[in-house]
Amino acid sequence: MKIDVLTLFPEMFSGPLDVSIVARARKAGLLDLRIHNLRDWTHDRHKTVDDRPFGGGPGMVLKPEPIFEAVEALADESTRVVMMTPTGRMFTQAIARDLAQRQHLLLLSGSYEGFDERIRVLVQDELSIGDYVLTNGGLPAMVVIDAVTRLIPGVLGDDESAADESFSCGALEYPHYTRPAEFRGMKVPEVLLSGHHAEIEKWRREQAALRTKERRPDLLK
Ligand code: JFH
Repeated sequence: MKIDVLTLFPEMFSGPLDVSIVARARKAGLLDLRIHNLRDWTHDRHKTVDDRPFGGGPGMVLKPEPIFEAVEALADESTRVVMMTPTGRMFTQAIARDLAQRQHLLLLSGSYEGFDERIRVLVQDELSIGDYVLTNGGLPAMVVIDAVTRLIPGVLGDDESAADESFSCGALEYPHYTRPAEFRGMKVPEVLLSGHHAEIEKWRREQAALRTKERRPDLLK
């Protein structure tokens, strides 16, 4: 899978995408990730990407010209062009699964008050990562890249993906414990030490259902 990102802050993208599973996927050649500076598609001395909003009001708006040039240079018919905005449809695991099937994504990670409306003709999808206002689209783009990367076939080991399967059923996960069996007076539930696999399975299912009912009743349709 190839992912291109268009941003005014390419520096933001080093760190989160250079560690852990995303770094492993990149090294294995399963993810070809390229971060581009929107200013590379300007032609004036000051590399101007923004301008004042028509009609007045606070803040600056990203000009259409550099974005059109960049998208025309980076995308073809097979590219899914996705814009990060606070007003997009909510990013979910189902959308991550869909995006992970694609050959090529181009993520537009805006800044300031956002994009000139006319760039929407370039875009297939507009995503929000949650109902809060961030300073720019960099973190949302990284969230999408992270969630999509772990779903690219071959990125997770067999153990990791198998564990995933059993919980993509919509319930929250069961509680986990490791050694020691007693820590500062807190004991691991007896059933987990019993070696009784059917009992353990049953306890985990119950705990997962209980947690989901208490914390995320919205997930139980
Ligand atoms: C982004 C930004 C303020 C204007 C009332 C609410 C917001 C944009 C590009 C995604 C999620 C984002 C996000 C994504 C891209 C950009 C900053 C600040 C406003 C008026 C718009 C610029 C924010 N899930 N949260 N935030 N910004 N308003």
